[in-house]
Amino acid sequence: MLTIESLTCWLVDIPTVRPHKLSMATMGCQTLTLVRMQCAEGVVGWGEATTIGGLSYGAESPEAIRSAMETYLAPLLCGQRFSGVASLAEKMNASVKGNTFAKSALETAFLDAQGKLLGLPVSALLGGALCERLPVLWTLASGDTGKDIEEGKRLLAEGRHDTFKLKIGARSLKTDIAHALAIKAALGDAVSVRVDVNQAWDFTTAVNGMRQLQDGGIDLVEQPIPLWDRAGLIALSQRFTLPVLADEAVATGHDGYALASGGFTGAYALKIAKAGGPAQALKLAHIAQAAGVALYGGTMLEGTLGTVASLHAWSTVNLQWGTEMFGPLLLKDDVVTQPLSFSDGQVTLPQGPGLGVEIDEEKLRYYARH
Ligand code: MUC
Ligand code: MG
Repeated sequence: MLTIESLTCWLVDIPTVRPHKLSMATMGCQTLTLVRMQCAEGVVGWGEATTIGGLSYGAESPEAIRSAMETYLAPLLCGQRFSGVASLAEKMNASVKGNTFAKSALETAFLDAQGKLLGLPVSALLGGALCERLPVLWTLASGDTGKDIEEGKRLLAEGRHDTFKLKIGARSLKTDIAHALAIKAALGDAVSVRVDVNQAWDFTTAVNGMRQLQDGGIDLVEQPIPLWDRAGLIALSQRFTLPVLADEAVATGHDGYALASGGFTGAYALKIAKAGGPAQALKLAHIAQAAGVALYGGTMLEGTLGTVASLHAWSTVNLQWGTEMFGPLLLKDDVVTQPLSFSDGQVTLPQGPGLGVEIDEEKLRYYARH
């Protein structure tokens, strides 16, 4: 049992190491919405909700996430006792529709506090870790083919990553295909190169594009068409041997069930923010497992807190397509005392109680919006 006493939120702006270009936005800075959950039992939990490009990616902005927590969720939860994430989710869902990013931060903070109270890592509360290290790819998205090739070769030489994702969809199909295939050719056969279109193509463009990407040796195409076009995504997944990764189209177990029962083959990108928290995201994972759909650990380009919360969840399932939990590496700094350890294309899961992450309060004060 854990009694939530108070919640405090911050908006934290941290510059990125270089501009990150997606089909709908270019990021030069990332805003983390952080929450501190004080519990009556004397433990404190931390959570993070982070989106991409203000309101250009998802329906909740960083400011709206904070407002949902402070105005609606804090009065609902403070003073209440919870036996675990099931009763916490039930309470939040009964009075607050949607707002899965805000709920994800709170579920994360609750798990962190519960783990600290019990002396267990969050992964143990979610079923137990199957591994201590998880694979992590890197996204090449400078917007310039030459720079992306240089960056990819450098990271391969350093041994930091061996798999890359490219962000396409903002430019013409011809330019995007030439960009992707030039990078694939430069990095070589042994390197897995995937693309994320972030919903930018219509169905016809996707058929045309996927044919060329498949012929050019690209391994995976992520969310080629809009999230509402479930039938189109199912059709594309059945038409090509190039696998389709559903991202924006699949947030919760309900989406996963609908896609799989409609005949989707391919993989689902799990994200704690889309589902409403680490435990909620695993509900989608388990539906995918039951349907024979592969899994991928996805990111909203969170800082260390959100990344670690995700890693604890992803460590409890087999991920056929690995993860993209590189968010902290895209940021110039963070608000934790100990950075995550990335090497050999992998990241190490912290082992301490709760998330296993300590907040640097001085840095938090420095980067927090006033
Ligand atoms: C997305 O749509 O997958 C993940 C990696 C990256 O570069 O952007 C995100 C968002
Ligand atoms: Mg994506």
